[in-house]
Parts: sequence; structure tokens; C-alpha cells
Amino acid sequence: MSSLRSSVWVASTDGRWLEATLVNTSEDKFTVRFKDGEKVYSKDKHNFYLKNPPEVEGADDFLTLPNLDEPNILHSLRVRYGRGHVYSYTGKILIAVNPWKRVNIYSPDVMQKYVRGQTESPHIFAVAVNAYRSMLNDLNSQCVLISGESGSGKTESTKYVLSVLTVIGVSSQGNNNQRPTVADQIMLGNPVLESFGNAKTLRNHNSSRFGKWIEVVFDGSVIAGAGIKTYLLEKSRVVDQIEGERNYHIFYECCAAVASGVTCLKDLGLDAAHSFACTRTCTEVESRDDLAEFKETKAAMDKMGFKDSDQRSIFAAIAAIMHLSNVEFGEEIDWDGNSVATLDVKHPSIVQAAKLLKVTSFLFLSGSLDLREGLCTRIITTGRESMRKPETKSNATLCLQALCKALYEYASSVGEVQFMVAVLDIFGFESFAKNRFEQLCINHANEKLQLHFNGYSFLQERKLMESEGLEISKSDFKDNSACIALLEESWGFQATLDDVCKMPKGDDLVLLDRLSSEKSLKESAYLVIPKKKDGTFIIRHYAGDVKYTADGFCERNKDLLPGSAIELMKSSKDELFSSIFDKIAKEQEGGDGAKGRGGGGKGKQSKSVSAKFKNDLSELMGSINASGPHFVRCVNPNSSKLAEVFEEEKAVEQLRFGGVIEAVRMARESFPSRFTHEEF
Ligand code: AD9
Ligand code: MG
Repeated sequence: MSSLRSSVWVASTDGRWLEATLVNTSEDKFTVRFKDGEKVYSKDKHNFYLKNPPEVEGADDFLTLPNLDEPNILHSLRVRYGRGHVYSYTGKILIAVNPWKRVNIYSPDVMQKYVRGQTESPHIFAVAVNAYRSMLNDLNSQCVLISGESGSGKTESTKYVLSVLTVIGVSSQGNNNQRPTVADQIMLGNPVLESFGNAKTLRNHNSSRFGKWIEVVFDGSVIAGAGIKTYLLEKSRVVDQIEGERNYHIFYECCAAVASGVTCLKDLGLDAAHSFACTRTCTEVESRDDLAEFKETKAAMDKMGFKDSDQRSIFAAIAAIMHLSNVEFGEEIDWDGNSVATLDVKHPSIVQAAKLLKVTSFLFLSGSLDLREGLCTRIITTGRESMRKPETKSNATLCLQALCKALYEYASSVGEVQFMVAVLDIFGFESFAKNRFEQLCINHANEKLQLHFNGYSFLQERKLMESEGLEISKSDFKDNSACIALLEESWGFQATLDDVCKMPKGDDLVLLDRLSSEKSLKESAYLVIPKKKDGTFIIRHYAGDVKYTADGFCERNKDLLPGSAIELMKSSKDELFSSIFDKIAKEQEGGDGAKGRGGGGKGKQSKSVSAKFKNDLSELMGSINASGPHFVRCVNPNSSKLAEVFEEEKAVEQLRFGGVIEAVRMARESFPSRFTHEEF
């Protein structure tokens, strides 16, 4: 029994942890004293946790704390944060709390201390050095897995890991020729990736809208190559931004560059960001100099060896998207009495866009395709013949948006036994007021990473226990594979979604119907359809229940670019455009928007977004499983991007989502108190 007058933690009714003094405890009750009086709790509903003594609460590694539980871990994190310590360990996991201000711990001198092994205090540099050393010692690939919610510091952490690798992985012989080394290229890649893949959101002024896996390949101890794989770029942002958020940085960078007379963008017809619909919602970001960023990105593209003609096409695509965003379709009734889309082909935006894309805006008496036809008609194939049919205004608008998204996807894609160190910077678990298809993909990825993490933590604990001659039961392994099965199995969610997307009349309502009626889905404990039918379904993820809005799932899963727009772009005089869209056509083989937009397309179905993502994920998990993992859990301490503010509830939620509390639980179950022999 605990000694009385100990300091303890007790949960308040709203879930916070309160500090109190334990004054009495009996069989079924305990009494604690708060500043403002005493309170009696019944033990069947409440629990108290002994508080760690103040001398140890700021320890570097939480697993060395005598009491290992949520309130103590949380408290230690807060204490350390208050003392300016951004980093802490929980065994092998590095916990990084975003300082939201520049801190003086990343200088080359500090890095050298870690490289030389002169310090052991927790640091992202230490993780990178450790991964590198493990690769050399174990002759095995390593990966640094960085996760956390938006704004928690994943991308900054990734850059620090890469900066260490590019410093220690460089041959001492130096580089005598003019071309940038692979190490240089890795660092040059950052500004380019961020200009094209990051945007200002409400939670982060430089939010990455894609996941990335960066591989640094070593030949012995020296960097020999690098590669990057990106996941799930948020394409919808190109055509639709919510209030207070921006489109991708590159758009504003181009506008700023044009305003200051940068010559390479001269003939794109660009103007200030507020003149374009796709950049109008919000034009500025405090703390970001778009012109300076443009110059950095452009210089990086030059140094990395992007061909001039490719650069021209990339910027032409960016400018074309901006002009196309100003295009509005009209509507008229055609001879058959149907309402069809019209387009004013003399409108300056159309003329500019056509010029940039090197397609014709409008052709009299010609068999070849023009911009108007590409957007306002659809291709219908019956047997061997195909013909064009006018589109409705709303479909023409969708087609235009799909074209912009495809153009952007192309513009933003960065050109592509040894061992390697890889770094994964991927969206953490997401649960918003409204959760869509993208959230499900992101949470699916996190579910897989969590299974890997649990498996790994369990193995580590088991090794430790066995070394002490003890046994650990399989029940200590928190298994989320049933939720993954729900998502991935042939009877599961994704297969059902794909199935519905293939049906001629399949839509979000049909999806919902199948989810609530099919036996195997009904039997899964991880899928819940709310009693009150409101177009939502709930998936019980490891980190908590998430309610998804079915609206838009089918459209986003299909993500089709109508055949007419593809044909249009294939006719472009720009070789790069025509070859890229030729490739898209082959990928999408067999279908005009036929599948999504009615009509008689037939042949092979192109892969859905979720099917591609599932493939990507299993490839990713393959790489991760073949590597020694190093975990970094980033924590965002507050929702206001403020320095020195630690919001407890926010932090504890992220520790739970990131599996930190779970890893600690497992550690506690095996060894509830961790004293060294001497201490004991
Ligand atoms: V998102 O999921 O891409 O929206 P991240 O990547 O987790 O997010 P990011 O690394 O972009 O977050 O960090 C957000 C901001 O926090 C940065 O722009 C910095 O202003 C700030 N930050 C993050 N880490 C550090 C740090 N170690 N030191 C100083 C930091 N500032
Ligand atoms: Mg990021």
C-alpha cells in the first residue's frame, strides 16, 4: 500500500490530470487533498497514480521514471518543455515537441557533437546518427519513421535527419567537379518539394500536402544515391481552397516573381495573385517571402539539372492552371432540347491558357481538337466508333477541374547491394469534424504503421523480458489487424468501394447501402453505421472512432480525367505535355469519363485511387519491414502556433494516437518499475 501524504495524480471529470496529496486510502475508497479542499473517490470508478519525485521528473528518458503512466509521462513532457527541452526519449522513441520558435540547438557544432558521440541527450541528430551507425554495424537498411499531426514538426525533423546524413555520408575526398553531389541534391530537393507540395493551411503555414519516403542510398559509408516516393498529393487544393488557406506555394511564388520582373516567367501572362480565382482566397502568409522562395526553388531546379524546356513546361502548366481558374462556362439549350455548356473562346483567360498549353482554343472547320471541344464535349464509344456529345455545364466544370489537377500533378512530380537510410514524413492520424476519402487513406496508412510499431515494441519488450528469464503474454500485444482487414480484405471496405465505383449507377448512396447491408461488413466490429442515417459511417481505428462522410467517396476514388481532356492535351504542340497525357491515356485505358460520367466506355478499368494507395502502402511496409526502424513522434503543443504554450489535453491525445502511451503501457506491464540494480 502506498504511503500517505504522497503526491498523486487524479483524473478530473473533464479528463485532465490534477495534482493532489493522498491523505487516506481504504479497501474501496481513497481521499485526496487539493488546494481548495479534500475529496473522496470510490476506487471502482477512479484511480490515483503516484507522482514521480521532482528530482527525476525531468529525466531524458521516460522509461527511467519510477512511475510510468500517462499522467507522469505527460507531466515530464511538460516539465521538460518548460525547461526548453524540445526532445525526450521513451526508450527507443524520440518525442519531439514543436517549439514554434527558433531554438539554438541545430548548429554545425552541435551536430558534430552527436556525430562524434560526445553527447547522449535526446535529439533528432542522435536518431539520424544512430540510424547511420546501425546501417554500418548491422549491414542492414534503416528507416526513420516520423509521424505526428499537422504542424507538429515532421517536415522540420525530416530536414534535420537529412542534414545529418548528408554531412556524415560524404566522402572525405571532396567533390572536385562542378556538378552537385548527391548530398547537395538531397538538400536542394527540399525547397522544390515544398514550393510544389506545401501550402498554407489553418494549422500550419507550411503544411505538406503529401506524404513522402526519402531514401538515401549508401555505398559503404558514403552516399551513393537518393530517391523519393510521394504519396497522396492533395490535388483538390489546386481547384478549391477553404477560407484562410492557400493554394500551393508555387502559384504565389510565380506571381511574386512576375511582379518583380523575373524574366523566365515573362510570357506567361501572369499578374498579382488576387487576379486569379485559384489564388484569391488568401494571398499572403506571414513569415513567408514568396519571392525569395521562388528564387531559391528556381536556383535549386537549375542546379539539380532540370532541363530548360521542362522548366518552361512546368511553369506554363502552373500559369495555365491559374488562367483556367478564371474560366466560367455558359449554358444554352441545344437542338435536342438539352442544356449544354458553352465557352467564350475569345475570353482572354481561354486564349492565354490555350497558348500556354500549346493547344488551339478554337478551330473553324477542322478535324483536330480544340480547347472548347476538349472541355465541353465528351467522347462516346459504341463498338468501334466514337463520337462527341455536348456536356452539361456542371460536367464541363468538373472536366476543367480534373484537367487542372492532372496538370498540377504532372508539374509537381519530381524526377526520380547497397544499403540505405530512409526517412518517412507522413501525415499522422486525422479526425476532423468532417472526414472524407483522404482522411480514410491517411488513417489507413497510420493503421498499418501502428501495426508495425506495435509488433516492433512487443518484440523489443519480449527480448528484454527473456533476457531476464521472464515471459510476456501474447495478450500484451495490442493487435489492430482486424481493422486493417476491414479496410483491405476482399470482403472489406476498399473492395466494396471499388465495386460500387465500377457499377454504372454506383454512387455514395449505393456505397452506404452496401456498407450497412452486406453480411461480412455488418459482422465487423470495426465498422459502425449510425442508427440515425445521416450519410456517415464510423470506423473504429486504433486511435479512436472516426466518423466519415460518404459524400464524395466515389468521385475521389475514381479521380478520372475525362477522355476528351486527355485527347486535347495529347494534341498539344508541347512534347512534354503530349507525352505525359499519352501516358495518362494508357493508364486510363478503356475509359472516357465513361465510368464516372455515363456513356459507353469499355475495356480495362483503370486502378482506383484507393487500390493504388493500397499497393503503395504494401510496398512501403515491405521497405519498412526490411529495415531497422527508428521512431520519431512529433507533438504539437498547442493549436495557436505559439511558443512556450503547452496544452495538456492536446499533447496527451497525440501521445495516445502516436502509440507512445501504448508502448509505455507495454513497458509497464512487463516491468512496472524500472530501477537499475544499484538504485534498487
Ligand atoms: V504537416 O502535417 O506537413 O501540416 P509538419 O510537417 O508536422 O506539419 P512542420 O515540420 O511543417 O510540421 O512544422 C510546422 C512549423 O513549426 C514549422 O514551419 C516551424 O515554424 C515550426 N517548427 C517545427 N519544428 C521546429 C523546430 N525544431 N524548431 C523550430 C519548428 N521551429
Ligand atoms: Mg510537413
